Amino acid sequence: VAQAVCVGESMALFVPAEPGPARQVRTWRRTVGGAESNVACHLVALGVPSRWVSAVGADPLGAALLDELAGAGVDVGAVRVDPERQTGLYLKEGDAAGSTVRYYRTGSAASAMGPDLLAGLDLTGVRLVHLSGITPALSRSCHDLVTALLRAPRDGRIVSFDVNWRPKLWPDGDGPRVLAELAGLADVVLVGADEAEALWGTGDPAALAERLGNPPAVVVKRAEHGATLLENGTSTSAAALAVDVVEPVGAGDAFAAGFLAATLRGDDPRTRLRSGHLQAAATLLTHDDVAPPLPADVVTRLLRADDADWA
Ligand code: KDG
Repeated sequence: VAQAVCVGESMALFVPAEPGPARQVRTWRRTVGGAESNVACHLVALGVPSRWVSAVGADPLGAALLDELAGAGVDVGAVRVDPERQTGLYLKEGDAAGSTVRYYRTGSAASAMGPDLLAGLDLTGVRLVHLSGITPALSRSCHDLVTALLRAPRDGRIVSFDVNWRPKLWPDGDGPRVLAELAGLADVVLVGADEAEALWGTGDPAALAERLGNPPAVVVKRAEHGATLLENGTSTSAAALAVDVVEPVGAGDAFAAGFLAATLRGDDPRTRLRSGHLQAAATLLTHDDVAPPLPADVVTRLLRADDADWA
């Protein structure tokens, strides 16, 4: 039985399989990308049974997504296969300095999701619902779906919201308003300090929490400089693990899963942040959006280590 439900679009992800600019690359490697399914994969790897809820087209890329996510142990039984629309895709070229993403997703199967999906969503036994700020940008109905999930009675569940600021998806400029409104309804908000700066002019955790109407928990990530959790008026910070970054996209999802898995375990604030950092570190070392966790003995040792060992 799933303990976590992650709702949002995933796409076929193509990364160059040879050097050069996208225009010249002829060989691409296809994987799967999507913030919420990335989180589901990481949660499963961390021992939290998870379901990914979305829609794909009745096409080979959609089937490939289902195969791969199911292969990673994610429950895909609630994913709708839409005969009318296609599975989205995107290209990603990047290195340690950052990535360029090109989306081919307008009118995708997932963009047609809406609040009607809630009726068929069995949340019995579910302890965590994970959402992101990507979904409300996809369509009006997707925005309504996210709002409905954030407003739904909790029944002991946590609803987490990773802001995931993707400026390309918000051409009309209403991202800052919409995302603040939605984040303010969540129990746990995850956001990068750089994203918060761009959206709301501050990356300061206290100012940010205030701006969002003081949700119960706000996590502000400052990349290699660590992260801060502001929860019930208490602030806790934890250093990040120093790694030689290969490519950063997906690290935020990994962090979210590490943090949320530790939250479900009932760990203390510093351990929860560290668990996020450790999961992110593994993904920073690959071009893919999801990487296997670091070896369990390394994780156990680092979760307990002194702060000095993390610098
Ligand atoms: O966090 C990584 C995601 O941004 C990536 O997998 C693609 O979901 C994606 C999106 O919509 O940008």
